[in-house]
Amino acid sequence: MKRVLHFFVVIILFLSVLFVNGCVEISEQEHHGMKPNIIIIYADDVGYGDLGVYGSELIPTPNLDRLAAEGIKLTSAYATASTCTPSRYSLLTGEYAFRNQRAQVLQGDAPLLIEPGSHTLPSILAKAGYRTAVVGKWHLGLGDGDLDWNGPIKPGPLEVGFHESFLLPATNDRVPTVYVEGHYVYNLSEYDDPLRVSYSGQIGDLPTGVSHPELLRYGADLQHSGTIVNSISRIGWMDGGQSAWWDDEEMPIVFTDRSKQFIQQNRDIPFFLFLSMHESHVPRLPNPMFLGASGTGLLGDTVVELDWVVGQIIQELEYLGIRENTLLIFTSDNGPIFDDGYDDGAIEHANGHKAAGLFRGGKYAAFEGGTRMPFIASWPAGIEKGIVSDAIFSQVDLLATLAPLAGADLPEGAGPDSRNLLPVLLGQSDEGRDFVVQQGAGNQLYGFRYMDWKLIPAADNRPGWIENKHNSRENPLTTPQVTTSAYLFHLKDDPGETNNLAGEYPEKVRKMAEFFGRILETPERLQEFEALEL
Ligand code: NG6
Ligand code: CA
Repeated sequence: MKRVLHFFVVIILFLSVLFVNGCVEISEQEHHGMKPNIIIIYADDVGYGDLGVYGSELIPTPNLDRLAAEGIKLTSAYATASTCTPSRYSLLTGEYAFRNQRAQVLQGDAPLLIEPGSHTLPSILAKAGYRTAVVGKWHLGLGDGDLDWNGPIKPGPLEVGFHESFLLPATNDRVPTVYVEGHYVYNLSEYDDPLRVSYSGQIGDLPTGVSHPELLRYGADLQHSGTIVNSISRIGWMDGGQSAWWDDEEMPIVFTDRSKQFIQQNRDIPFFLFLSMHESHVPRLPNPMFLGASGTGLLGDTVVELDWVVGQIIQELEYLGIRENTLLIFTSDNGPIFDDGYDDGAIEHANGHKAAGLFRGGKYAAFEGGTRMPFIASWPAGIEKGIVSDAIFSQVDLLATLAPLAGADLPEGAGPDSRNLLPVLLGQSDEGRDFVVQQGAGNQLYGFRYMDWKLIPAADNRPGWIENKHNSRENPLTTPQVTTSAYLFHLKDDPGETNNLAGEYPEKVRKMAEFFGRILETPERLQEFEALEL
């Protein structure tokens, strides 16, 4: 009896030491303001090969190169999809986009895709005491259908966890070409010139690419031949709201200034900034400062512009004395594309630049070039300098990885596909994921990487096959498929995915397809996986 009592006393003492220690750690963190600020700079269509630090010899990116030298560079980091909306959806919700049928490239008048009030990366950080903001490209829908752009625009980012927002609502090639600040179009004087938007047919009498091709800086495909703004025809039609139209060339400066303002205002409390730039998405209209800066045409020039923005943010953090405790992450939403609808000379002036580096395919593809992304993280107080890691990491993991860093608990059901890979992000471990899903355009085309093996599963009705189509104008969603059969590659021996081994290893194809099928069915975190013997 005495012994049992003794045993209990020891256990209770042990538990209370644990408890007290845990509390001390948390309150110390809070007391000293130790929680790092978090900034994610998200690029649009920037490929693995676009940055100096990832091997581009042509495009100068000194600020991003420096960021990598001062932190960690991942070489196997993935966007969840090779198009924009799905990748952004996954990053913010920690859920693969194919679980939401509406999570496809959205038009500019689509309703909000993320459930208001649901658990998101910003809502979790906000609950942990962070001030949160999104500046830049949104492309996740606004409102709940039938939006009146002249009134309050909601729900939107403010209903899914952001305290502040200043948005490019969809893409820079889609109407409306206006900024949205909080719940309102920025600078709109609706009384004399209401803003109207349509994706079903022309409205109003503004010139379009079809009616007035002579007004264009450069030509465009039919899809991009709607309303003309700044001598560029866009997707969709728009009327009115002229006081609010953005100036494409000023956009990087507008977003940079907004971001600096937010950082200044919140310098004394932990903050999370999602700075979502539109470079190098079409139409490419770099600020004159950057015209010709890359020697690789307009695509490269916009990458130089983006690098400048990164430099501006770093400088601001240094100036405010908060660089040391700020985690700055840079990555991109999908692979590169030279011709995405405009005759902007990107192909002619590319000068041999390989925007996807050594990888095959680009935007829209299930090949590596579609989703293998540059990924750099720097946090002087928390990550050692000059680390390079080939651990497999997906942007869907950011939610469960950043929550613990912010001292936040992961609420029940939050981020169902998101894994906590904080030790990988901090360069303390090479134990990344074993596998990752790479969604191509639409939801019938996938890549599935398991360690060094890569499967593109057979599918009957997948959309047009994107061979190295980042040089062509074919629309992947309507181009007839070239093949429906499976592809299998060994990425270590064949990173360029040129040698299809599916015929040689039918058993590997079968095992991987079965494994992949389970992920399609049920969120990753709700399953126990046994290691695949391949
Ligand atoms: C496509 C557009 C393309 C681009 C893309 C979205 C056509 C033919 N193509 O539908 O130009 O806007 O949508 O890009 O309309 S993303 O990076 O935002 O996903
Ligand atoms: Ca994109």
